[in-house]
Amino acid sequence: MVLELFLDLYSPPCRAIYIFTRKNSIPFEMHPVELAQGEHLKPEFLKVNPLEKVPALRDGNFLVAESPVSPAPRLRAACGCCAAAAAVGEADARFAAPGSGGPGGQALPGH
Ligand SMILES: N[C@@H](CCC(=O)N[C@@H](CS)C(=O)NCC(=O)O)C(=O)O
Repeated sequence: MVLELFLDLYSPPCRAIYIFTRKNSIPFEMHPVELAQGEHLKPEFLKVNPLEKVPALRDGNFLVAESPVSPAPRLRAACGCCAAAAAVGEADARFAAPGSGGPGGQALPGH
């Protein structure tokens, strides 16, 4: 059984977990959760974290997810990936596609 990580690499806390696990050679299975596509709202992810946040991790039956405190709207707006999550369904070219060049469109190395 391997550690499962549910991440959107546009999210700073997700990147911290990703870098930590990679740098420490911790094996894991990656489950991408695209906030901009609303994947954090889908029933399969809500089984992992009903609070609709990434990062989340699962190790067998052990789940670690977000604290119950939602970011204040002002903080949420300042976070690119949270703004993307809030804008699900709205056309926003900044989050169009990895590599598109906008603030949310820069591809991460290896992705
Ligand atoms: N305190 C949490 C923050 C988690 C969090 O706010 N995640 C954001 C992405 S950075 C999220 O899932 N936003 C989705 C939403 O607000 O709908 C941590 O650092 O792990």
